[in-house]
Amino acid sequence: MHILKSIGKFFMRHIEIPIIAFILTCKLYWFADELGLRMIHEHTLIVTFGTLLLLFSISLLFHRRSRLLVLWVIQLLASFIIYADLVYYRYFGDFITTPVLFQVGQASDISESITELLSITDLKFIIDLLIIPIIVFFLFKKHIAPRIHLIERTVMFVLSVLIGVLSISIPMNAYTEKYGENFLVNMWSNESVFNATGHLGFHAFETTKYLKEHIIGKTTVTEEEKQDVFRVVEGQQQEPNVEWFGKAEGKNVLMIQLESFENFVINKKINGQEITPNLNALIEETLYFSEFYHQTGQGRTSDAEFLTQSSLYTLNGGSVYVRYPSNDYDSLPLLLKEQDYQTTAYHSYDETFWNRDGMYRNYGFDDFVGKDDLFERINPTELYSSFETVGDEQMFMESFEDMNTTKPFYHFIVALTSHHPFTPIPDSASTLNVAPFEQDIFGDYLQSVNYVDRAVGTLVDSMKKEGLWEETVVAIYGDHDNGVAWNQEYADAIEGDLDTLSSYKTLKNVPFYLHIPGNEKVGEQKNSVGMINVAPTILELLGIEGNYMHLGSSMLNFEDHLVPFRDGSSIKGDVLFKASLESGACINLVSGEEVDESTCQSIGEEGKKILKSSSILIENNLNEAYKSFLNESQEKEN
Ligand code: GP9
Ligand code: MN
Repeated sequence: MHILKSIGKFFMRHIEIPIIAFILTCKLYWFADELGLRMIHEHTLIVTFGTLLLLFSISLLFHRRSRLLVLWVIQLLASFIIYADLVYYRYFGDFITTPVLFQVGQASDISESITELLSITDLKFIIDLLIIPIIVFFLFKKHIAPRIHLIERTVMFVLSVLIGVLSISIPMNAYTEKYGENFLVNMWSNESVFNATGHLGFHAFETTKYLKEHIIGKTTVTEEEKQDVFRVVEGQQQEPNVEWFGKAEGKNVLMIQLESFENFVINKKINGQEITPNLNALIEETLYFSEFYHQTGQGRTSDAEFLTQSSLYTLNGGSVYVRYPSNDYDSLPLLLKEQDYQTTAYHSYDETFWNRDGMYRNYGFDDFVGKDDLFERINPTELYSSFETVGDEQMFMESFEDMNTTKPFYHFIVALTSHHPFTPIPDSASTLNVAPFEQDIFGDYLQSVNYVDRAVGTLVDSMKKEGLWEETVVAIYGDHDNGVAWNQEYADAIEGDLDTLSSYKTLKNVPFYLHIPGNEKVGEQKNSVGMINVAPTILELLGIEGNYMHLGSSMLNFEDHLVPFRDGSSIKGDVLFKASLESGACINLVSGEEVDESTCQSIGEEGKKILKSSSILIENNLNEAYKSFLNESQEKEN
């Protein structure tokens, strides 16, 4: 009886903590429930329990009176975070992250929408904050808030921290063992991090990661280093080519990035059928760069986008879209918007994936037509790919529908259907005979690529019929390799050579097509070029010139460009410097033989220098400083 009484007294001494924690849990639940996010799940609940224990443990360090105030402040801050996230998510469909806080200035642009986003039922997120002070007042007035001994408070604090840490670390370890750590390292989707860490844990994780990368772990660059980097950028600039400069001035621009679209499929057959008949035919009427390379890193699709839109290299780890979405970039959409283009991006998956919503806003796209918009517009009956979304053809045709603008347009389409594992696609869209690889990843790849090729063909034909083809610069390219390991059977099926197909060069090789209205020079071009050269090429054609912080130059000089890759390797013309942990090898791409290192030593060094410079530019957001550097050097010259 005595024990029970003691337990009861003990409980009453701490009663406010579980009550407040319960209310906060309700708020977390309301948030997740409204937005269709995960909360009622064994893992998420345990981690959330641990987080709340850690959070409220702080209050145990204080005397009862001050403790109530501390609890109220914790509750206030946590509620503010949850509610701010809710309002932000209602509009942008994503969480507030540290880089977003630097863009709060943009909030004024949407202030009208913000008021629209508030609802009277939201009062449940704040009402307790008003009630708690009343209860506190009552408790003290009635003297029913006894003091708690220091020993008890200390023991409680230590226990809470211990249990809190274990409740987070044990499930988190099991989770990363099961799913790998990549989703935490790359953070390509905030939602997948949220699922693992819980709501408040997400913010703790994201903020720590941001601080580590941007402040604590940031290497400082000296003025001298900056100047060196700026000279590297200057060194990459080319004089405008009179033959091409402004050749397509004022024309529309359509850029299509095709998912996992490797160059080896071009002009290849399986069972006597062309895999990509439409793209094969386009060679005769466009510039087809067959030695075009993707230069992506861990940011995969987002890296390809970044390279072609911003003409800067990607980072050594992670995706620029996720890590530096608020920097100043001289991006193609931004520069075209300045020329009064109507700019729209199309992608048939969640707008938040790869932090596209944040990055596209920074790029200055007028519109981003994402998965939800496409579903609203099309109301699809059949779904494509593991992303369960509309097919590329339907998305392409939405871009076509939007081409009736009075202003010139820039459409940037990021295709998706041919994404790993390349299935499912509806039977009606699977028209290639891929026997004997029907139930095989290689067959699925060819099937999906064949569908995407048809989608390109449909769009091009529609544009031709409407007279838009001759009014539009069109660039089409693949984003990166397909991740399928080669074997002899696959190589034989397309009459290819296994060694060549599985070589480093082929894995980096994606097709690049460039249609220039009124241009007579067409056909295959064999000079080495890469994604870094895309934006400068388009700008040259449109006759747009400026001191841009770009590390690529136009490919229309038809010379071999140096093409550095994120792993430190580089290709120029027929030579590949293949980086390795020790020193690297030099390979002649025609013979496939290793040749004397001295042949490509300078290529390797130059490539590494450019990659490093690019990282310094991005990690320190040096765009403005670069422009000042150019102004100063010009003033000195005058
Ligand atoms: C999804 C898509 C993912 O939006 O871009 O492509 P990935 O980066 O996995 O190739
Ligand atoms: Mn991709």
